[in-house]
Amino acid sequence: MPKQPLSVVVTRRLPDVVEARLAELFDVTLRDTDAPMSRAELQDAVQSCDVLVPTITDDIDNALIARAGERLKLIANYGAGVDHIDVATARQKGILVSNTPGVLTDDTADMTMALILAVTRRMPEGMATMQKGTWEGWAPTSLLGGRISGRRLGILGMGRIGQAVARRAAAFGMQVHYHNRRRLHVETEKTLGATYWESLDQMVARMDVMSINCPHTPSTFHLMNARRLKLMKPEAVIVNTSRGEVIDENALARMLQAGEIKGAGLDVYEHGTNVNPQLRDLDNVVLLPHMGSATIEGRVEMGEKVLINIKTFDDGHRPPDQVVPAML
Ligand code: 8YV
Repeated sequence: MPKQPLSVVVTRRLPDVVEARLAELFDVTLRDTDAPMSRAELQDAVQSCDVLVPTITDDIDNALIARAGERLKLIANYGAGVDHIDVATARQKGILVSNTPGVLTDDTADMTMALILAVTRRMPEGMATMQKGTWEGWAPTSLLGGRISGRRLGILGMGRIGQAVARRAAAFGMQVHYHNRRRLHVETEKTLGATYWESLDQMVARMDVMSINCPHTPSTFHLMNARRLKLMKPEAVIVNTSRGEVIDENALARMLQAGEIKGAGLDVYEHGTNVNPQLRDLDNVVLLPHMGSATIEGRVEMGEKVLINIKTFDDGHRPPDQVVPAML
């Protein structure tokens, strides 16, 4: 008897080609509207499907996983970060979790460089002048930014994305420094031209630009707290394309407002869409709506990873991108 196709529920609209391929391979329930699922809808989904495909906008916490039906065997996340999923509880219930690493690395690193340049070269101020129609022509001293070449970049989190940032920053002439849970292999350090700092405090105090590239885990929550932010040089800037929770957003907003650090470029926020309003009014801050990995190529490749993870699982093997709690 032919095998029953897996029942797969996808919580958000995905690119058309991804949805079409999912529909070819599985008994898939796609979303009609592009709004996040309500809690009730998520509960129905986990009770009825074999595989759930959530995104960062779904809170897959222990209470939700506790209500999962017997059928649910795989949570195939559409995204690299899994801090919205209680991976340990899922594992206890025998539910595998997979993600989509690697395919968003370059796009996120590109956006990190874009934020560094936008803040240090004052691009939003220039754009606002043009949009308001108030430009009075070139002037030798107008809108002077800082040159990034020769500046020290401190990368917090030297995984795939941190290393992709390092390669780009070196090409821009920046001096690359990093702090990571584990020191990189010496050959990798050499290739990247990156200097390791065991002490995050000491690195933070000496950098011109800080880039946050570590995942959000219990041990990285508020790693950039008020005390550590205060160690930054007043002329330094900070960018974050990782997770908002790594920075104490209120402390950062206060310091930016007080001119205690020069600027910030943020793509992610501590409380999701509930962005500290103080940040919106500052000239020295560039705010983006979590679009670091938002390229059509990246989104399609994320879909392909999800498909491969589900298909491999369906064929009786471990999904290639299985996340195990020890990795976090
Ligand atoms: C994704 C991200 O777009 O993959 C991640 O962890 O932060 C994003 O850039 C998002 O998570 C999709 O679910």
